This record gives sequence, C-alpha cells and structure tokens, in this order.
Amino acid sequence: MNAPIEFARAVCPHDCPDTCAMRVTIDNGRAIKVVGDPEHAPTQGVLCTKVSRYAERVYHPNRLTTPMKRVGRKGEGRFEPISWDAALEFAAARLSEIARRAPEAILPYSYAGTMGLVQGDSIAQRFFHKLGASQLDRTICAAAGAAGMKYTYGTGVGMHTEFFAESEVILIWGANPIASNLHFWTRAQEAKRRGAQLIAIDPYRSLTAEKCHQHIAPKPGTDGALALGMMNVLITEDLLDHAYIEAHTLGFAELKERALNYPLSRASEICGIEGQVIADLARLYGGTKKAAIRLNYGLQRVRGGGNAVRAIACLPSLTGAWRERAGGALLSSGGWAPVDSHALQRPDLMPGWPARPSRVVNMNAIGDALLHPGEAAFGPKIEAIVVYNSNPVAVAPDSERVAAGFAREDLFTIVLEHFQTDTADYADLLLPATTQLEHLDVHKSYGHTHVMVNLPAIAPIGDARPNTEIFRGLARHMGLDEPALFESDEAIAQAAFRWQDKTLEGMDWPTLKQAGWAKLNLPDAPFADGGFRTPSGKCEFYSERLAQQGLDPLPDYLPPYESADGSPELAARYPLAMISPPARNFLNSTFVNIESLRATEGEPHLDIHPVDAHARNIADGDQVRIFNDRGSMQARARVTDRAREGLVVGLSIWWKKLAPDGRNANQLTSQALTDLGGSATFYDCLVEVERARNGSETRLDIPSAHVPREFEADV
Ligand SMILES: Nc1nc2c(c(=O)[nH]1)N[C@H]1C(S)=C(S)[C@@H](COP(=O)(O)OP(=O)(O)OC[C@H]3O[C@@H](n4cnc5c(=O)[nH]c(N)nc54)[C@H](O)[C@@H]3O)O[C@H]1N2
Ligand SMILES: Nc1nc2c(c(=O)[nH]1)N[C@H]1C(S)=C(S)[C@@H](COP(=O)(O)OP(=O)(O)OC[C@H]3O[C@@H](n4cnc5c(=O)[nH]c(N)nc54)[C@H](O)[C@@H]3O)O[C@H]1N2
Ligand code: SF4
Ligand SMILES: [Mo]
Repeated sequence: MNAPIEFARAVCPHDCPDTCAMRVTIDNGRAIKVVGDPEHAPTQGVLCTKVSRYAERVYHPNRLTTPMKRVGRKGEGRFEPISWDAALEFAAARLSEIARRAPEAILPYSYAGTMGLVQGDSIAQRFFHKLGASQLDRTICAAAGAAGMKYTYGTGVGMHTEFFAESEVILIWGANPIASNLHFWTRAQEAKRRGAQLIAIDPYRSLTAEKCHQHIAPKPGTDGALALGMMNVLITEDLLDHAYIEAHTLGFAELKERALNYPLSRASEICGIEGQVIADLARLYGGTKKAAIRLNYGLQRVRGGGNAVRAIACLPSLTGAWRERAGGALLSSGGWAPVDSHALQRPDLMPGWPARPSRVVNMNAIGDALLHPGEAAFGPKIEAIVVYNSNPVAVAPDSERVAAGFAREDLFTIVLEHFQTDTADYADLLLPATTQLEHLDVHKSYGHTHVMVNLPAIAPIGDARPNTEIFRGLARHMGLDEPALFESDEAIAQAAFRWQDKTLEGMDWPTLKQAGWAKLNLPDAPFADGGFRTPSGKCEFYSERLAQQGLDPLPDYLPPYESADGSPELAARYPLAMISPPARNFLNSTFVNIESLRATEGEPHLDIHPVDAHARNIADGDQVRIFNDRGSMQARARVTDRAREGLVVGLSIWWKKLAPDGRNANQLTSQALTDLGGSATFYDCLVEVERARNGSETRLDIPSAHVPREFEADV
C-alpha cells in the first residue's frame, strides 16, 4: 500500500542571505530528497552542500524526539524522558513563580537557528512580553553594520544581487561568498565572464579571495582607514560625481576634510598594505559607475565595525555609482520586505509599554549577564533563561564565562532544540523542536527580495513540536489567557506582512501560500535619484543623529580594541590577531554534528603564516595551543600564507564537545561591543600560539557523557 511520491515546497531556514527555495521529494510520508527549486530565480535550482544534506539532519538518529528533564549535574548532559504535560507543568510552575516576584529575572535567548518569522520571533516574543520578562538585544551578528547603514542611508537595503552580474568592478569586502553567500558568487562569476574585475578585501586568502583577480589583505579591523584612504584618492583626483553629491548627499565638505586626514601614507601604515595598492583600487573603483560593493559582515566584527561600514557605504554616493543598477553596494536586502514586526511580536503586551519597556540584555554579554549578582544598574539577577534557535555555549563570545553562567545550579534553563548541543547539555528541561520540513513558516531574505512560504512536508519526528506550539503550551499551563498567545501558525504567517504595502501590490496570503514566493515590487536602481530613508532624505555623510548622541557625526577609523594601535601593552603579550570566520560546511554551529559534513572539515585547524609559525617552532600538522587572558583552545596548525603575517585563522564554529579538547574559538573572543549597534567583536581578538605540550598526538579529552555514540566509534 505505497502512497505515491509527492513533492513539497520548502524554504531553507538557515541564517544565510540566499534563502533558497527547496523542493522536497516525499515517499510514503518520508522526505527522501531535498533539492534547490529550479523555478525560483534566486535559487536557480542549486542548494549548498550542507543543505542538500538536509534530510540527513532531519532524520539524524540523535534528533531529540521527546521532552527530557535533567538528572545529572548542571552541564553534564544527562537527562530522562518525560511527557509533554509533565514538562510543561514543570516549566510553568518555575516560570510562574519567578514571574510573580521578578519578571525581568526571566530572559529569553534566541537567534537565527531558523530565520522563519513564525518559528523565530512570534509567539515566543509575545509570551515573554506578556510575562514582562527581560528583552534580549539580538545583536550577535549584524547590528554594527545595520547601524552604519542606518545612519548613512536610513536603512540597510541596497543593490539587488542579480545586477551584480552586470557590474564592471566588484569589491567583495569582508565577505566569503563561496562559503556564505553562494548565489551571490554565481552572479559575480557571471560578471567575471563578461569581463568584470573581482577584488577581494580580506586579511585571509579565503576560498573566495583566491578566485578573484586581486586579493587585498589589510590588517583585520582596518577597513575604515582603507575606505577613507580610497576617498582621499577619489577626492584629490576628482573621481567624483559632483551632481550626485550636490543633489543627494549631506555633509560633503565635512567628509572631505575627514578624508584629507587619511593620505595614502597614513592609510597604508594603518592597513598594512602599500599606498599604491590603495590608489589603484580607488582609481579602478572610481573609473566606472558600474562599480559594486558586496560589503559584508566579516569586516564589522571589530570595535570600529559600524564606522567601517559607514565609511565604505559612502563610496557609491561619492562616485554616483547608485545611478546604475549594476552599481552601488549591498550589505543586506532584509529591510525591503514589509514585515509587520509589531503584529508578530506584540511589544504592546509588555506591562510597561510604551513608557517603561522591560529591561534589555545585550546577548553578546550573556556571560557577564548570567554571572551578575543582580540589582543596581543591572536590575534583578537572571534566574531563568529560555533558549531557542541558538546555541550560545558554542557561539557566544568569552565562552568560559558563558559556560560558567550556564553552569549555575540556581539558574533554571529551558532549551528548545533539534539536537543535544553544547547549550542543551546545561538544560534543566530540554524540549524537542521540529525542523523546517515539519512546520509552517514564512520568510524574507537578506540576500534577495522575495517573500516566501514554507509548508510542512512531513509529520513531526517523534514528539517534536514547533517552537510556537511549545510556547502556546507554556502559556496554557501558566494560565495566561491573552488571545495573541494562542494564534495559529497560519494566522501568524498571514499577519507577518503588511499586504497593503506597495512592494506587495496584488498579493495576498492565499495567493502567496499557493505560489510559494513573491518578488517584491522594487525599482532596479533604488537610489538612482537619491530618495534615501534618512531624516534628510539624503545620504548623510554627516549625521546629525550621531552628533546628537555625542558621537562622531562623520565616519572614521577606530583601531581595534586589541591591536598594536589600540592596546600596545596587550599586543606585546599577545601579538597575533585571531579571526574565526565560518567554515564552509558548517552554518554557525549548525551541521557540526552531521558526520558527513564534519568529516569534510576534518578537525579544528589554525591557519598560521610561515613567518609566525617559524618564530614559534611550529610545523605544519602540529597541535598548537592558542591562548589569551580569557582562555585557550587547541587546534592542528596549517602553516600557510593564506593568513597574512600577524594573523591566525580558525574556521568555526565547532561544537565544543566534538572538538578534541572540548573547546572552541569562543574561548578566546571577548564580550566587548562595537562602536555602533552594540554588536559582537569576534574578530577583535589578540592571542599567542605555542606548540601543544602534549605534542601532535593529542586526541580526545571529552567527558564521555557529552559524546554522541557514533563519535565515540570514530576515535
Ligand atoms: N557556510 C556558511 N555560510 C554562512 C554561515 C556559516 O557559518 N557557514 N554563517 C551565516 C551568517 S550567520 C553570517 S553572519 C554570514 C557571514 O558571512 P560573511 O558576511 O561573508 O562574513 P564572515 O564569513 O564572518 O567573514 C567573511 C570574510 O571576512 C574576513 N574578515 C575577517 N575580518 C575582517 C576584517 O577586519 N576586514 C575584512 N575586510 N575582512 C575580514 C574573513 O576572513 C572572511 O573570509 O554567513 C552566513 N552564511
Ligand atoms: N567565533 C565566532 N563566533 C561566532 C561567529 C563567528 O564568526 N566566529 N559568528 C556569529 C554569528 S554571525 C552568528 S549569526 C551567531 C549564530 O549563532 P546561533 O544563531 O546560535 O546559530 P547556530 O550555532 O547555528 O545555532 C542555532 C541553533 O538553533 C537550532 N534550531 C534551528 N531551527 C530551530 C527551530 O525551529 N527551533 C528550535 N528550537 N531550534 C532550532 C539549531 O539546531 C542550532 O543548534 O554566532 C556568532 N558566533
Ligand atoms: S544555507 Fe544558504 S545557500 Fe545553503 S541552501 Fe540555505 S539559503 Fe541556500
Ligand atoms: Mo550571522
């Protein structure tokens, strides 16, 4: 009695700009194949390697299939199964008790495990708002760049990815699209075939940088100075579009004065690249209006990240590149979609709304927050944390402190997850969540301009439930009667977009649900005639809003906190800058537990320049210890000039418990925040490296309770 083979439409839920459309083949209720939808223009029928393996993840034998309650010590990762009713009752009792006394002692912690608007921040946010819980400032990734764009253009939007195919010059700046934005890379390749020049700006010779015509490798965290040095050349050599500047920008005279402070000699000194290289780059860039910048998140994870994005973002307004659809810049297209976040998240449910909204905790300082004794400026001590769509014990900076916080015996921790991650090990209550094939969702994208619908393709695995359903259950067990907490997923999906917005003209929920996606109505060259979303309507080289906050109204270069310029004493002890950008086969810490993908990455590596390796008596293949005042980790050295001298690179984000020493790069990173936006500074991190004392043979030192069965078998 075989059911026929069916096909379902889905959307890749991962934190990736591409937001691919997936076609799922279903045989007898089981998803047997997931491919890219050939009918979806941005996807072009292609998924990345990771997500082509999506079924392997969905049906993985280690999927959590039932609620579980802690039986061992905190962090030990030992649990026993319990029923949903018992789990929800247990959670409701603890949360109700805390909420009666000190609602802000409850903290939600979530990020972008799924980018879905329904399973992301809808019922969950409404639930925490209703309780009066602390709010989480979700700034771990993109906030510095978003702020840089906001103060310059009023919004994060920019060029359309598809028109990069027509560009003549493409600067791939702080981005590694072969790993992190594949469908952009396809467009860049198209442009290359038509004769475009591709230039990567990255301190590391990434997979992308090695395939560009030119790779410029500045010291990490110096992009602001590079952009100001380019401006200096554009101005002194008059490669400017005076008409565009006159009509559509504010503060050119002030910006000019600032840029004149960055003659080539100075920019060259700061960035560690030759002045001639900067001059040539500026001339190439200023020589055509079809000059496009894919500026990305890699360059904003340092102290001056917001200013760097602001400085780079000014370039297309100086040269008038916005006049062409193949010119301009793109950081994120996420701002185009008319998402109704008020309807989704209902901040008005907060008891103090709008005059006294609940306390806000920056997620990048979660270690300090969990260890804070409470009161004074901080407010109540955190007594309960509810984690969903995130794996903070692996991904948050200064991990020793994060893990110490989660290890508090008096902290009540609920984790909603697919797998027993590093964070899940610390749960008091571990709740099984559905994957994208098992639930409904809607999406916008930060790399293209479609809105999309994901319909459930298969039944939930085991007793897994969608995040929304779990929060509805918690609300019910807590006796909350707010109707917004009980809306169905479909009702939420429908409320997610402002249908009357002109970008969605002619579209409604039934049509979108049927079609699977809709392209927003947008002009090809959105800023050809200015029309920015700033208070002045212009590109604000000079920002009055920044001035009013007592901040520098003009973009500038700020040396990294941890650098010879920013902290000479620290740099003397820890002379190497470490960055830990994404590994191609992982998505943040997602997929690290998928054997085939982990096998491709092998083990944690540290790329180190031959000069730096030689000075430390480190040979290729040695186990090395990387350390600073915050912690240490071990990795296998790859001696290579991919990393510029003075830089070491540890591709990430490993699950700690699947790394030989049970640690990862965030042992080394700091909780310091960026200049604008309060973002994390993962790539602003000084370290020293030495050969591991136990030589190159070190293998596992992992408490066995943490190790999934199949991994034990490997070693
Ligand atoms: N395969 C894969 N894809 C991903 C992810 C993943 O983990 N794996 N993560 C997703 C997420 S959440 C995000 S935010 C994006 C991130 O993707 P991107 O925006 O591309 O950012 P990163 O990968 O962090 O860094 C990109 C490049 O910037 C370089 N870089 C580091 N510091 C500097 C600097 O100071 N200046 C300059 N110019 N370059 C620097 C790094 O060496 C790296 O090669 O990718 C998404 N896509
Ligand atoms: N050292 C270093 N650290 C970094 C970075 C770096 O480059 N270097 N990058 C930073 C960046 S850019 C980001 S965005 C963050 C990312 O940090 P996170 O957003 O925490 O990303 P992931 O590590 O992928 O963890 C997401 C988790 O959500 C779970 N999940 C997925 N879908 C669902 C669902 O529907 N329901 C529930 N309950 N769970 C779900 C997944 O199983 C996964 O364990 O990491 C940051 N940390
Ligand atoms: S991770 Fe990115 S490239 Fe891969 S399938 Fe998802 S959206 Fe597409
Ligand atoms: Mo991110």
